Amino acid sequence: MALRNALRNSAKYGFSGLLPQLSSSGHGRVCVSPFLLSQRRNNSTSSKIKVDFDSSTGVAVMRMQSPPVNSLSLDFLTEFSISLEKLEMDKSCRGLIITSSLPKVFSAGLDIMEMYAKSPESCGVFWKAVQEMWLKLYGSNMVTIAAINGSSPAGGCLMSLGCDYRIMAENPRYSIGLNETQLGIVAPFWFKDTMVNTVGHRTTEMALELGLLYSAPEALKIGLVDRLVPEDQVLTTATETMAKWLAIPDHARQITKSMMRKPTIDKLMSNREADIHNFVSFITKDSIQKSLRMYLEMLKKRKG
Ligand code: CO8
Repeated sequence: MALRNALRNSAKYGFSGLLPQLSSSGHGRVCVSPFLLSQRRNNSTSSKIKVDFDSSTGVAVMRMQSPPVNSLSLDFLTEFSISLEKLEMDKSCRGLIITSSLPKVFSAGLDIMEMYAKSPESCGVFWKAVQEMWLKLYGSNMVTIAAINGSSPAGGCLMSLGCDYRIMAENPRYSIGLNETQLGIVAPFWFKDTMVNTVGHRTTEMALELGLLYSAPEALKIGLVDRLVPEDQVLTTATETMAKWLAIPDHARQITKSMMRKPTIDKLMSNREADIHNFVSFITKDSIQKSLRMYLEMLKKRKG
């Protein structure tokens, strides 16, 4: 039964975690179908996201694995939204933990290269994918926990804020926040609303105007994250926390979540096209492109 479930889930989500399970099953010789082998190959080479679903707990772990910094490119966002939708449609999946497979970085936020020197059409398609990611995550019926095991600026912070609960590694080098103004760009209203809903108006106002990136202890202090733990305990703590959240009956928790989040979601839903239009006309301005170029140069210099 467990094997049948594992096979079914492997096919459904393109998991790569099944093969080690099979080879350690103690049956001496194990037959693995060419289909599964090709799935594994695909996952190891092209996939930017790896999903492991444990059907015995109803919890999926989504690992972002897009080097060097898990930046949210169009391809990444598309894969993220498809993976999330598949999990959402599977009624046996009740909880989702999002984390990073990369060292030091949870996500560097939106891929700046998707916004720099691109046509208005490409920018529009990209922004729609950003909206889609947020709408799916913020409105998810599942319990969602961000296991933040690295820095998480801008879009990475938005992704964390889209979850129900945030656990961050207490590493002094990691930071989190909506730092858009530091790039000379402006966090749109739904980024702002998500942060207001989490830490309140005044803290958001200051954070957004100054483009503040908070250290892990500072983030805990203002409520931007809910808990700090040593780095090697981020995932286990997320799993333990998930079990507590899943002890609440789904329907009651889901209705409550929807009551809290729906007005914010509806605001974007009824303004999606205008929001895309605003983004495209803003980001393609010469002055904004110049700011992005300077920021990219700064990133390169800092590296050198
Ligand atoms: N997009 C594209 N490339 C990036 C990004 C990014 N967001 N972040 C880093 N990179 C690149 C670097 O340029 C570098 O490239 P290369 O190897 O070619 O020189 C490579 O990734 C590795 O970067 P680092 O050497 O800096 O890696 P570190 O591990 O030292 O640091 C950090 C990781 C902390 C994540 C660091 O890279 C960083 O601070 N990055 C910038 C993060 C940032 O400011 N993101 C903001 C993106 S904008 C956004 O998400 C919201 C936009 C809302 C739009 C609203 C408009 C209206």
